Amino acid sequence: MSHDESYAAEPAPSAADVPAGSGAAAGRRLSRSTDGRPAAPVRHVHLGVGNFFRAHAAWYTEHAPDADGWGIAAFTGRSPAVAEALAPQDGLYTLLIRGPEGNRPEVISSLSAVHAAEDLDALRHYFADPAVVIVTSTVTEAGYRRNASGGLDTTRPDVRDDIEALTADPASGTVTSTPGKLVAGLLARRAAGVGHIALVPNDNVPDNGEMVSRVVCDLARLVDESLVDWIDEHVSFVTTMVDRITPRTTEADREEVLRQTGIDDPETVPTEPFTEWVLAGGFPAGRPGWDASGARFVDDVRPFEQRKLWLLNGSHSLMAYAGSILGHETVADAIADPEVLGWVEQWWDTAGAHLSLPEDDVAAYRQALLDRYRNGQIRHLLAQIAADGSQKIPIRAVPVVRAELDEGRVAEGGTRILAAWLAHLRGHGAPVNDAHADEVTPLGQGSPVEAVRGTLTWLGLDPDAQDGRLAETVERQLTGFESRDGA
Ligand code: CS2
Repeated sequence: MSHDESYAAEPAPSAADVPAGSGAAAGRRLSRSTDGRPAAPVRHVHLGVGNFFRAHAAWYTEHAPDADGWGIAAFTGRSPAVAEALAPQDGLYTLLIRGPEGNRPEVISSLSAVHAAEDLDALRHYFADPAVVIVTSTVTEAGYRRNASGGLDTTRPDVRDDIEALTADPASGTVTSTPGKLVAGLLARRAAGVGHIALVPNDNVPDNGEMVSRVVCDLARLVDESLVDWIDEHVSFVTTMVDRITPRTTEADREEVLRQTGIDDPETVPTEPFTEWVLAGGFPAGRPGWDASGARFVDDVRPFEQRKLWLLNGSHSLMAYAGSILGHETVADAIADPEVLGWVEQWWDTAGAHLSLPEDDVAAYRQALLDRYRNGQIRHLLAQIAADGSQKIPIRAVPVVRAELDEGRVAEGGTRILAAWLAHLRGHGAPVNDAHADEVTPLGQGSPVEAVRGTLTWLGLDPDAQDGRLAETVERQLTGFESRDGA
């Protein structure tokens, strides 16, 4: 199947095809000829075409002055459903920007093609194409298959299978993991004699460019040592901070779009008005004018990344676990509870003190976060944020707890996130849904004392730190949460 044909699976139904008066189906579907821009030539590949990517990077391309020269070919994550649903609407979808001033639908035309994850022929074809010079990814923190020290986790069966498949057949071995796909693509690019490309991870992981570089080079080394030198010369790893609160789509989003536009778009993506993208690193073969859409290109992403990971994502995780134990369902519900607000403020006081940013900036950022969390148009489920805590807690909360310990303190505002996560692992609040559930659910077992010690150790913290005050504080907070469950 050629890339252009990937949308041709089903013709777009016209309004006449759809029976009138049948609820959401009464609208017409989007089509490129009437609702969007012509498909731009593909120069950018994306792995993981979930709601976040469609609200974020694809939106920056849509608003770039040269969008017509920068089509995106996107691949789905685990399920091909998005590719199937976007096919009848030529890859177009509606971004529903939900804010206190109202809900604004906007059609995004940036996706020139969408493929199922398994379409490795298409993936290799793009990598071998000199016109394609950017590869972004949004595959969740767990998707990069890192081990505890940040290298490639070669104990995972999918990683082992990918190494075996690419060693046996570099040109067409079947791969399923993200590092495996990136290496398969780079092998195809080298074989085609094509050069420079930028890999741009868009997940909430500190120093994510370096992180991808490590797992890709680790895998390459195990498949074909000489590829590592080629990567050194031809691949730029870009580090990013990405931010836009983007919940899952609900029927209400689809109905709002239908009501306002007459279009029935099952692929509507709800998002907030706020958006931020900060990038550091080279695009040796060019990029869209994302700066004109508001992206910032800097030398060092770290200050932005810590501000966002600790203040936004850290408080999100706190609310996801602690707020759900108190019976709240969404971020807006949780932040409206004065007790949860107090915990969030206390976390911000603790974390904010370790940021290398002026106090006024931190204060302004905190106020902006409160406004974003209170946006009642956004229904951001705490259960969604609670997922994959094993990948989130170590980067969102532990560095702050450790920085406090280094200064001789045990800060309640920091340890509360650990206690709430542990309560969650012990069956309180949002259900456990974790890519590493096998590893972390056992941490919740046993008496509170045992569970706290085991969890702190797993997080790389010394349970005896500060003469045992660290473990005592977490245990007291944990038993506090357990006594509140269902209260
Ligand atoms: C959230 C993030 O699900 C989560 O863990 O904290 O997805 C958050 O909404 C985004 O990072 C906002 O940019």
